[in-house]
Order: sequence, then C-alpha cells, then structure tokens
Amino acid sequence: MLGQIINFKRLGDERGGLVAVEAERSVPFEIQRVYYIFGTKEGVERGFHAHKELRQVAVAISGSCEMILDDAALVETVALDAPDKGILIEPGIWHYMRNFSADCVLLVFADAHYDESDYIRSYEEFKGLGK
Ligand code: T46
Repeated sequence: MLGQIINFKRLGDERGGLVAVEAERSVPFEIQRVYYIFGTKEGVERGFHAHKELRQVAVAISGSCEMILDDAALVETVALDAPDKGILIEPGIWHYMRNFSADCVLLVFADAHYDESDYIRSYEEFKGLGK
C-alpha cells in the first residue's frame, strides 16, 4: 500500500456521529495546518503534485472522492467515502483527487504550514527524482 489507511474511532451514539482527531495519536504527527476542499465542480480533478517533506492525512468528512497515489512504480486508488476513514499521504508520493461527489468535503491535516517550495508540480521532475 502506498498510502496507509487510518481508521478513526467513531464516538457517535444515538444522537449521531462524532470523530475526534488528536495530534500524534489518531494522526502520526503534530498537526500544524488544517484545510478543506469543498464545492468541487463535477468532473474536476485536482492535486497532481508530490510533496518533498510534508506529511498529510486526508478524510472525506462528507460525501466521497478518490485519491490516486503514485510512487512512479505503482499506482493505487483509494476511495475516501466515510468520515472515519483517512489516508496518510507521505512525502514523495504523487497524488491527485477525482470523482468528487457534490457534497464532498475533503478535510486534510498537515504537519507543516503552507510552503509552495515543498511542492513538486511537474510529473517529469517527480519521475526523475526516483532514478
Ligand atoms: C495536497 C492536496 C491533497 C494555500 O495558500 N494554503 C494552503 O494551505 C493550501 C492547501 C493551498 N493554498 C493555495 C495554493 C493555491 O494557490 O490555494 C490554492 C489552491 O491549492 P492547490 O492548487 O495546491 O490545491 P490542490 O487541491 O491541488 O492540492 C491541495 C494541497 O495544496 C496539497 O498540498 O496534497 O490538496
């Protein structure tokens, strides 16, 4: 597996669902940033980069999408389709997202603040790094 699945504990009861995410417990790092992707238009695919150092965990807390992970040798598709199912995206993994449902809210926990210089946005450059 290129991306480790993280199953968050469901703490919900008869009133409804609840998931708690704790740094260094439910995700394997100290969380420095949280962002979310929502209202993605039909047919849109986004991502298409790898990170040099950033570690992230993504979870579709509403709706669903697919996360495609690629290490330049293997390609893997992971369905993010439950609010208690996360995927750990390690550095050096090319990834993109597709098939967003209209109600998809993709929540991402990251171990560093935003830094554009951490992105590899060229697939050719990414493939070259593995050689
Ligand atoms: C990733 C996938 C899963 C910021 O200014 N701060 C931020 O924290 C983020 C995430 C983005 N931005 C800016 C950078 C761009 O101008 O927001 C704009 C859209 O970001 P981007 O095109 O990188 O979005 P995605 O969906 O292609 O990728 C995002 C994350 O950037 C990326 O780290 O792994 O989601």
